[in-house]
Amino acid sequence: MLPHAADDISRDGKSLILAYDHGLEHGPVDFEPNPATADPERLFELATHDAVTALAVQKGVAEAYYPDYEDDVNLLLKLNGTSNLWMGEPDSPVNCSAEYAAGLGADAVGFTLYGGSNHEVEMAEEFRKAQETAREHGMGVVMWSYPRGQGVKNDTSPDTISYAARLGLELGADLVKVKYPGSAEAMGEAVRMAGPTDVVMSGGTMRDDVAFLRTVSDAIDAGARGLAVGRNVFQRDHPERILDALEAVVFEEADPEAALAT
Ligand code: FBP
Repeated sequence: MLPHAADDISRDGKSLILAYDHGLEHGPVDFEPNPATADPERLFELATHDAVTALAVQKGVAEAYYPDYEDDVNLLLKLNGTSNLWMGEPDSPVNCSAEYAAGLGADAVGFTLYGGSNHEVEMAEEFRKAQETAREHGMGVVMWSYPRGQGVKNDTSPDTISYAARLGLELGADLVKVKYPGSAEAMGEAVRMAGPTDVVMSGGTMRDDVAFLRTVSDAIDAGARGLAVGRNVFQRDHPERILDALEAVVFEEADPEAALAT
């Protein structure tokens, strides 16, 4: 078996990816709950927390801030992404090549695939190029596997999420990031479909501490290898506190209430 290409963004086989591409994907509205997080420097500081195994950002943020953090933060460079300013069938333009990501010092590349969109065919072809180039440069490959668009009726149903996880394996991702399918049982099935590709759970909109950690814990119990989370960390008043608790839940498999009490 090949060495796991995503070891650089994992710890003990698990990953806690801090996602910070929201300025592009959703716009400044996502920074309103915690205005200091509009400053990427704040997120790079958070990414030095022991719990965080990689920070996912777009090219422009990496160019401006990563040189000061390359010794302390693992870079997961998002290669495609789109704004919320337009309407239409889901698509995500490629904003950065895998070669350019390697030049910036990325440990891994991230790529969104909207399976079921009318643009799936082009996106899969773009992913192929990114995946093969990442392999040449020894970078891990993380797929944001988000089925949506005309071909998808329910983007978080168990069947859809299992298919999303399987796309990660079939197309050669090391990690596949999927939305929580609503139950530990369904997450377990998605993990089974992904085989050797690690499944990580997407964070989603802000929830209270216990409810969020309980879902993370259920996902880990079901075989997920961690999570990729943005808003549920940086929109809180005290992001370090939830990172402490996530570290206990993800890496030590602590009970959520106990993790919050320490
Ligand atoms: P969150 O934990 O905040 O949900 O971030 C995960 C993420 O995949 C981000 O990387 C991305 O910006 C966002 O969700 C996209 O969410 P959506 O396309 O569902 O609005």
